[in-house]
Amino acid sequence: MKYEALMRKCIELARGGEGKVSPNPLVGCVVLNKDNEIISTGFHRKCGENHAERNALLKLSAGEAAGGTLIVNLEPCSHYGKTPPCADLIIEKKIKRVIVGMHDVNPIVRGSGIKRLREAGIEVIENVLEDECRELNEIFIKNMQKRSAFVAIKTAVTLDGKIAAKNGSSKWITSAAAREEVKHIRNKYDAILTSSATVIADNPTMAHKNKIIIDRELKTDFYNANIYSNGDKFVFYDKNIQPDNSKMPPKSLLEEKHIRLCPAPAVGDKIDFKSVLDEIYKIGIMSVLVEAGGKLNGSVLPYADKIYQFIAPKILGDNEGLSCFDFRKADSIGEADIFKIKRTEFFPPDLMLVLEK
Ligand code: AOF
Ligand code: ZN
Repeated sequence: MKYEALMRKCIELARGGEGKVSPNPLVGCVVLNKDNEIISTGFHRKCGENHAERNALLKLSAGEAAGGTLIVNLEPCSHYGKTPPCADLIIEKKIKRVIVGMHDVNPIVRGSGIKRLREAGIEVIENVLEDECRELNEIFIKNMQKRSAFVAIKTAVTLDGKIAAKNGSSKWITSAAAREEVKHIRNKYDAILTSSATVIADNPTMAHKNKIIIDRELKTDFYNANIYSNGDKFVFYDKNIQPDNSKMPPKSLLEEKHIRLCPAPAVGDKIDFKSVLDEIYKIGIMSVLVEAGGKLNGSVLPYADKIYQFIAPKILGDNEGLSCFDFRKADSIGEADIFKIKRTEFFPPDLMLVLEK
């Protein structure tokens, strides 16, 4: 039997947990009876709640899954965490065969879930649609292997690579369909990150549960800027600014607006981005989507795992270098930063490129 289509279904189910399962992985599960008919599905809905396999298996009556097959995009767990081990429940339900998309990269599980299933006499088929399963959980994999946050950059540019017109207007480079997709992309990440320059130039709202604002000199309008109108905000500023500085917002305002001020080291006229990344990981933010101007994009680039580049078929012509990655100049093609195009998608009339290191 071919399990690719059913694994694809697991991946689709797993996406139902986007925006809610972090720091856990996205997991979906399909259960077949002994006649290979789908009898249940489930997914991990929220961190702290049941895992995908448990959600799928607990919907079934006694004996219904016996002799059946369970398909899941991540190796079933073998540890007592917030819930008991999924491997034990699979054994208890007398499943005969388990199809796994990828090994769990969490060191407390890695391989031991599959081992436990095999020791109980269950047939395990591994690595079905492994590449897709790894892409689905690229954030979880980076977190587990590098112990740092996954970093993605989103930009919207004209055909000639500009992020704004000379008068500063950048809001309408891409069309409604592309902007709708950006909302879906934001939902995949624990936080969005932007700069004081973008907040001051565009006054964006960027609706999200967590927002990180790099505001070295505390120049943004904490009272009125749209960015502070919803969600929890983490504002990184130069740690040398003293608490009695006139730009420092009062405690009562910070509490009322859910703003946490985070002092950070500055190198020259920039906040050190590496220290921001380390700090947000400590706070529990496992992934960020950067939506900012060329300067911040340029300093983030060395840490970027992924770029979403929207391209609008519009040409502005030379407008004083409002480039989407404004950092140093490469003197030759050999010095350029190189990314791979993973996938393209058309949001008429605009194009989206998804790139990786
Ligand atoms: C699965 N199925 O649906 C998930 C798994 O804190 P806990 O107890 O929820 O455990 C989290 C760990 O369990 C997580 O890091 C990963 O190794 C595994 N997650 N495993 O079989 C699931 N969410
Ligand atoms: Zn589990």
